[in-house]
Amino acid sequence: LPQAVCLGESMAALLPDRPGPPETVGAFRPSVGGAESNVAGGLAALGVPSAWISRVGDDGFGRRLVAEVAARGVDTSAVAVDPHRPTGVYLKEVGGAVGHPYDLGPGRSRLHYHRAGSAASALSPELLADPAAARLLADARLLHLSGITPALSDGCLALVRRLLAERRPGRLVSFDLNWRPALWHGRDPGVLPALLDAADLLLLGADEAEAAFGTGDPAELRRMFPSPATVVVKDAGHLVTALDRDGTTVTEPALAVDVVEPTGAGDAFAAGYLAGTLRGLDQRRRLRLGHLSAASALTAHGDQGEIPLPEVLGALLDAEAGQWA
Ligand code: KDG
Repeated sequence: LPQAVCLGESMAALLPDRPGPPETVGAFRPSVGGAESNVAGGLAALGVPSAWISRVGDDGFGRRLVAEVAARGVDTSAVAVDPHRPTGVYLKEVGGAVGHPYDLGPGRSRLHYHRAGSAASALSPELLADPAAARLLADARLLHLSGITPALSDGCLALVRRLLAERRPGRLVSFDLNWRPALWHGRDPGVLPALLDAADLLLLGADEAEAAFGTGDPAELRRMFPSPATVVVKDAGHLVTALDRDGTTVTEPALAVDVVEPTGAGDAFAAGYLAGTLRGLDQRRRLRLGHLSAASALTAHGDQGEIPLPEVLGALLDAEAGQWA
């Protein structure tokens, strides 16, 4: 049975064949995107049996999405098909490299969502009565959520609240901020801090925390969110700091890689960090597994890349500080 359950919307992703605004590219290649299914896929790639819970439309994009996530080794038995609403879609816009006439800057890509009224936006606490979902949620050692889901609808927000309130002994809940300002138009992001503080493991990027809460400083964020056992703050991809509730702080630098495309790197980091947590690794090795998993996503065009072989992974996790990065 899956040890980890990730819940949230995934979409058909249309990836352009060249940099530039969508109206100028030649073709879009169909792919799959979604923060939580990326984490589920990353966990599965690292050997952690995982499941993804969501809803898709009764359409080709939905069938493709479920098939691709399942092909990554993820249990999709609790993904519901909504006969009335479509699968969400996003178009990716990719900027050229520095100096290219179409330079989008350091983020280097932008997502254009077509997801309002999607099948996944109709997720609600009713999910908890679904036998397939209930079975997965009952047995999981880890439940992974993100700040995208509560932005999607009132039903989604209510579901996230219920899942955070229903604590189960032996089950960790992780929460990745995933600040997506475009999704909060007309909705109140003021609901987020209480959700974040209800998790056991909180993951945030310093830049997104700065945008959402006015600070990216790890110590201030730790004070702002006192309840989670661990708060992990990612500093623009270079340094990640894990702050435990008992005051222990561990910082680990990211690996230097040639970035091909950054989408999905945060999800890959989360997958590595969470896999390390489930394996009982110490904090430094958890962070390293996060960095290694992120490096594989950074050097791939889609949301996920190849994970190094277990021998290579093991040697890197155990490397002396001077040989790591
Ligand atoms: O983290 C990558 C995601 O942003 C992408 O796959 C799409 O889930 C997505 C979202 O809502 O932005």
